[in-house]
Amino acid sequence: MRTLWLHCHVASMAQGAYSIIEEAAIVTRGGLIEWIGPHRALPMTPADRTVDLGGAWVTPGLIDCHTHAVFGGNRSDEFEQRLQGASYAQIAAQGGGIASTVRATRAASEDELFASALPRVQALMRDGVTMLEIKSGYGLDLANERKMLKVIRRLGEALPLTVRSTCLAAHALPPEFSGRADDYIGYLCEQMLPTLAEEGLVDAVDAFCEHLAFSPVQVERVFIKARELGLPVKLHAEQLSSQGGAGLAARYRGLSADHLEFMTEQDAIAMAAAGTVAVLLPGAFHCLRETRRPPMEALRKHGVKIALASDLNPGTSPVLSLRLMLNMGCTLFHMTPEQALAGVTLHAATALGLGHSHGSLEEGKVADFVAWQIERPADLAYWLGGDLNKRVVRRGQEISY
Ligand code: DI6
Ligand code: FE
Repeated sequence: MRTLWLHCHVASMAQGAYSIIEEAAIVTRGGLIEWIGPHRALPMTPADRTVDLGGAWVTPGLIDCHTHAVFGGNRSDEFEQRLQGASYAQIAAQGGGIASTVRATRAASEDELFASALPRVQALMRDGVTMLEIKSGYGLDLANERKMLKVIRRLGEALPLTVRSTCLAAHALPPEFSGRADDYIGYLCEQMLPTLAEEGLVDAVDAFCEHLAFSPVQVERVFIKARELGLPVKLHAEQLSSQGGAGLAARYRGLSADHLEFMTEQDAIAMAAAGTVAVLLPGAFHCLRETRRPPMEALRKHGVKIALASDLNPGTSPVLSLRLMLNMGCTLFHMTPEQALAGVTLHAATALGLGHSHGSLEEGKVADFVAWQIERPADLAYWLGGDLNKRVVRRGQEISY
C-alpha cells in the first residue's frame, strides 16, 4: 500500500540538522519512506491513499534511547528525604536507592511489572515517541533479570512502538553478593548474560561505572563477555565522578556513553574517534540538583554526536516526557532547539545502533514520523509539558495512543 502525505513542512533531521523541506510531500510504502521532497517535485506515482496533514510540521518519531521504564514500586519517599538534605549516596548507603527498587521489582510478578510500566511508556508515546530503549537492572539475578527483559519484550509486542532491550545486570551489587563484587561479575558473565542472550532477550549490554557501583576493571570483564556474545555495549559513565568509563566505552566501540557530567576532553576525543554517542540526561541532572554540566564545549569541538534521553527511573529521573528533556537540554545544557531535536531523533537512533534505518526522514528509512500542529520546530523544545496536537505515524500507519 502506497500512501501520499500532503500539505506539510518537514524537518527531516538528515545529517542531524533540521534539513527543512517547506511545502513538502512524503510517499510511504511497506512501512518505509519511498520518496520525500518538495511537493512541486513529487513524481507522478499512483497512491492507494492520500492524507492531508493540514499544514503540520513533520519530524521523525522521537526516540528515547535511555530508560529504566520497568520497575517495581516508586521512590517518592526518597525524593522527600533528598529535599530535606540527604544525598543520593547517603540514601543508597542506608539500603535505599537502587536496592529498594530491586526489592520491589523482585517482589512483583511479570504481569504486575508489565501493568505498572504500561502507563509510563504510554505517557512517553503521547509525546511523540515511536522508539525507546528499556534497561533491566533491578532484578540482579537470572530469574529476575529475565522477568524484566520479558516485560520489556512484551511492551514492544503490545504497543505500536519499537522497543530495544538492554541488559543492565551490572547496575548494582545484589545483597546476596554483598562484599563480593568480583564474584557477582563472574556470575553475571558466566551465567546470566550468556543465558539471557541465548534466550534472545538482549539487544545490548550496559553497566553502571561509578564508585557506588562497579569499577572500570569490573565493567571491562562485562564488555569482554558482551563482545564474545556479539552484543554491543554502552555505559553509565562519569555521572558522579571521573572514573575513565567514557574512554573504556569508546575502547569497546560502545554505542554510547551516558550521563558524562565528569568526563574529560580526552574522553571526548576517544568517543569521537570510536563513534560513541554522548547520551545526556538532563532529568537526572535536574532531579539530583547537580551543578556540574557535561563538557559541552569539548563534545562539540571534537564532533561527538549528542543524544538526549529521559533516563526514566524511579530514583534519579522520574521523567515521563521526552519533550521536557528537549527543553532542559536547551536551558540546562545550552543546546539549541535544533541540536536538542537531533538528540532525540538521529543521534538517539545511532545510540541504539539504528542510525542507518531510523531517526531521520530520508528515502529508504522507516516511516516513523510525527505531524505536529506547531508554528516551527523550536516549539517542541519551547513548550514545557502539555499534550501538543499531533498525529503519530509508525511504519507508515497512523497510530492512536
Ligand atoms: N544511573 C541512573 O541514573 C540510574 N541508574 C544509573 O545507573 C538511577 C537508578 C536508580 O536510582 O534507581
Ligand atoms: Fe540510567
